[in-house]
Amino acid sequence: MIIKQYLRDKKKIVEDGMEQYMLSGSDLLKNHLEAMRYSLFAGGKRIRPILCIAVAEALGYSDDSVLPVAMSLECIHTYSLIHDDLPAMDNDDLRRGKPTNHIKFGEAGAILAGDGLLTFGFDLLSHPSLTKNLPAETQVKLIQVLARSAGSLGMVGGQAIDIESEGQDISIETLRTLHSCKTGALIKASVQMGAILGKANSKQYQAFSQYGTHIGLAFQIVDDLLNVTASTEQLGKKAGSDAELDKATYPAFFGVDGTRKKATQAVSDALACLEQFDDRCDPLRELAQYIYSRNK
Ligand code: GRG
Repeated sequence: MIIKQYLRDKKKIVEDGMEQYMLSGSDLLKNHLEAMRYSLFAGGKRIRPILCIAVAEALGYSDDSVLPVAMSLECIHTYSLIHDDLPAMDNDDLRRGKPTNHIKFGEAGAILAGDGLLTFGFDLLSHPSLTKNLPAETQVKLIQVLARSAGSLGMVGGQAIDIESEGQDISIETLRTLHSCKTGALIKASVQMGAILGKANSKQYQAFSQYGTHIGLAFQIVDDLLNVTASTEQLGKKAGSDAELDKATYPAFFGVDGTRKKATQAVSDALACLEQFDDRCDPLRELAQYIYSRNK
């Protein structure tokens, strides 16, 4: 399989769905909705929705309801990027190769665009007509997994630890917790939500959850690495910002080579979790490799 083509095809499906289902409203909301669209359609690899679709398909699930579920993940992710870039957080002016949301729409506009996307994610997930083929019990499970992973015990909590840790001498254990909450939780939830859609049994659910944990770690380790080794043009966001903000990172603990080894290990741990599955999991195997070798 050619993973790059797979990613392109799935990305198009996700983006067409987002175009189709994106909110519209009165003229009074024109700026607000435009601010939401600006970041949602600014590019992005769409890794989280693609992971969700890939797991659902690996379990034989192909109903259209997968799309609003996958999109809900991208809405939450995009909101987190908008808020992460705010002056009160990382204060960045470039994201996905474009000026950040607050540079374009002002701080209040960006906060509201993020709030709108956060809420819209749950709107999609609970939408009666978009998810009409999902049993109510499945829908509640999906909502719970997403809420828990995006909230204070997941991504928001990870961000809180991150902000409080700036300039501090933190331990590798704290860094691991920070990463697993800030980045890992939503990636793991993407995999788990695909598994819930695909009606995974408990053994399968556990294997996919562990796969999600390992690729989430690999993703963040590679992100740390790219922050040191890649250029701003390549990343579409500011390179070298971790050192500037005095953030603890994997390269700061293990050096560039040591960090590469940690990423390789996380990818092979992820692959080991898929041993019990057939070739319908090949996209997930290749996605794990892609996460290691990505260059942005
Ligand atoms: C503000 C609540 C809140 C949370 C912010 C996710 C996050 C927490 C901040 C993003 C900052 C960052 C660099 C995190 C590290 C890894 C990460 C999530 C990178 C961005 O994700 P990609 O590479 O981005 O999937 P694209 O643009 O491709 O979607």
